[in-house]
Amino acid sequence: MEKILVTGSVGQIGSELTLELRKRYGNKNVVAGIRKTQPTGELKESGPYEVVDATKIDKITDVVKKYNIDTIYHLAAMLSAVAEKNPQAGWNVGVNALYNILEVAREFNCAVFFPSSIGAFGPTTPLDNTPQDTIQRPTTMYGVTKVAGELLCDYYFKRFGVDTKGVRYPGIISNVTLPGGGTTDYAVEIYYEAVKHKKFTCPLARGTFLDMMYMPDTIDAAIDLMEADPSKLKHRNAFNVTAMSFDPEILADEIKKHIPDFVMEYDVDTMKQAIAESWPNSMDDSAAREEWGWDPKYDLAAMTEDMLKVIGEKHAKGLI
Ligand code: AKB
Repeated sequence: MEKILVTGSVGQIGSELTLELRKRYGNKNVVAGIRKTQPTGELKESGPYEVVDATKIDKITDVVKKYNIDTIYHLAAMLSAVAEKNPQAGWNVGVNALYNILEVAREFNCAVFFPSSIGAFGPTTPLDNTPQDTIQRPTTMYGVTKVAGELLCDYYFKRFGVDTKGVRYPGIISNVTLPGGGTTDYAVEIYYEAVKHKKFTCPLARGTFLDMMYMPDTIDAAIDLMEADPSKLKHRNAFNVTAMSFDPEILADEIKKHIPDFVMEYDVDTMKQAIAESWPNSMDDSAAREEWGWDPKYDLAAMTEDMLKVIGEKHAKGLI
């Protein structure tokens, strides 16, 4: 990895991953790919950025040639609830854009990181301790695109030797950039509302268990896998990775340890609830642990302490 392109670099994961990659590989060696939203602050100041709409293959080709890119982290995506409202756009962004990235990677010999998701599973998957290799019959467009993406990445490796790697991310919790339109977004919003109003209305029902992960582990997962010794990898793509599993009550109870008068109410969003119920309660990530040493650092308690500290400081400065 010497010259890197990150698509979706202003998104929830991309905005933090791009900066970490710049720290590790040098500012000028990491190009932030944007679509419409302009980068701001450190992301804008610290290194190059280019408009890369991944649904347009010519634009990807131009940027890969201009910077001699050898590695692409393809993070441009549409999350589950948004893709479900506009499935045609969900397919275009989820599959056609990935196909373009893989074609450019094949032609210019780039490695590719592709983030799949717990959304690649469905109601007929064993939902407790979900195995690495199991039934995948998702019932959302997001899930359909993630399964297609996993298969495309496997295919490009086997057929053309493209160095594809990827993980199945759970819900991602962070305090820099908000996620946009996912089913697991409540687990981010709850911290902001707890700090600002000591109150949160939860769109998922009590007892809805989902896998989750804090951003520092999310970034380590992507970079560690891309740097992993390929001879040890049996899977390459779509590794289950998780750091914790909880339902809204457990999360609220953890927040109450810091904000005792925090109150949670429920107003269940039927579409998000149906999606969440079709996803695993908890995944088995032993293949990632065995094949490339996956070992998350944050559990629910450590993450909650850090989230409330950082968001509390932003609130005190009037930034949120
Ligand atoms: C979503 O909720 O859509 C995402 C995901 C789990 O892939 N956070």
